[in-house]
Amino acid sequence: RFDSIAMAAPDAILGLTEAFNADTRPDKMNLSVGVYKDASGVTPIMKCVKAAERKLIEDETTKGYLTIDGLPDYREAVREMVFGDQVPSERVAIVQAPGGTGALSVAGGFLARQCSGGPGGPLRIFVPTPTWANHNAIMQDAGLLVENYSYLGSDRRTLDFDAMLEDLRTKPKPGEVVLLHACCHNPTGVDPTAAQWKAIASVIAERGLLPLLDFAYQGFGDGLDQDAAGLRTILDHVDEAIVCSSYSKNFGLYSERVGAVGLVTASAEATKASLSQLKKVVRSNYSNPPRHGAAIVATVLADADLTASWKEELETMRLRITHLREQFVAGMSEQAGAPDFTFLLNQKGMFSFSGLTPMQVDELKNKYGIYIVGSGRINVAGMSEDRMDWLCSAVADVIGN
Ligand code: PLP
Ligand code: TYF
Repeated sequence: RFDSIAMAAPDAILGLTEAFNADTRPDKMNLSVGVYKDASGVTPIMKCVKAAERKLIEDETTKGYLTIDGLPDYREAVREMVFGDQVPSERVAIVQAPGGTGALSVAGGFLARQCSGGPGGPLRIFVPTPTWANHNAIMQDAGLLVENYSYLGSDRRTLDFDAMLEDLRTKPKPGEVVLLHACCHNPTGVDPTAAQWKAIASVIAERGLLPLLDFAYQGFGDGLDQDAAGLRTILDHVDEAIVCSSYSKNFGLYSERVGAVGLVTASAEATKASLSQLKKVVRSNYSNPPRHGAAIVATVLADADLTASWKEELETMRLRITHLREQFVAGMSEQAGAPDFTFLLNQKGMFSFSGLTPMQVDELKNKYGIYIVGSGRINVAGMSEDRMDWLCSAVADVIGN
């Protein structure tokens, strides 16, 4: 029975980290998976997180199950952070989920069951080209039909805004879902401007589309508040929306699996019914979420000092990434014959498309032990200041060949 099972294709990103870990070269460098590293190459535990954990060890009284929708203090903290005063609390249903991935999966399950795709077909969700590969897999598994809208221009470094807007105007039918990266687009680092967000929000509102915002990198672009600006613009224009947030990156809680679905409805009654249906999706999947990571986030955000320390540490991470971008661009400009990389300075968050071809990506891996994703996506947060010259000359070498 199991003898005839075929191998699944490895994850294009996580598979590379497995290869990286197996690589015995001491000077290897992993610029593939989207994980922040500090100057010593470590993905650190934030100080505010350690402090919250110490407090939890002292104060926690039970490991009993959480309710299906998760820890109340965490849900309230998420509501506050994502929706603040903008949407009245009776119009927001929040469900804690295992990471942003879990949040997307719960949202997908909810949409597939509760929102109609019209006669003769499943509900469609429109994702940008390109997008995080998991978006397609998660939404397909949930039972939605995944379609694309234009996003990145043919220069592979700027937004083709006209094409994007035209697609949003003409492709999805009223009621269908549009997935937007709220900030720090993965894999390109290309985000809409404030004026472009307004135009996107207008089209979504005029056409009666349902926006689903994937909010996985808040604080890594221009700052915590600034990174929520696009989301705020969308919420200003619509009565209904879904926000899938993740605290993996901005709390450094990758392995603790902390995320949430925030569903905005038009009425208190709709919120109650929607929450009950979100919980039904959770119940038959993982029953109820894990406590520890959510308790950390709730503890940090309930304490003014820990919150201040969190904001400071997050800002340090953000500025480090910005600095690494600048250093890389400057380093490449000193390499004779290398192309201009200044476009990287306009891009936000951990990622950018470098423009490297699959062959150059392969050569970087084989010759130098530098791992980047086949599409040419680099994780700037994985670079190292000390080894920037080495990295730039390696990149220049493979481009020159
Ligand atoms: N959405 C995007 C665009 C991501 O890049 C990630 C990264 O992992 C996620 C969602 C999911 O994050 P999590 O690790 O919290 O599941
Ligand atoms: O894009 C990234 O690198 C992160 C981490 O299947 C990630 O979002 C990558 C692949 C994957 C899950 C998470």
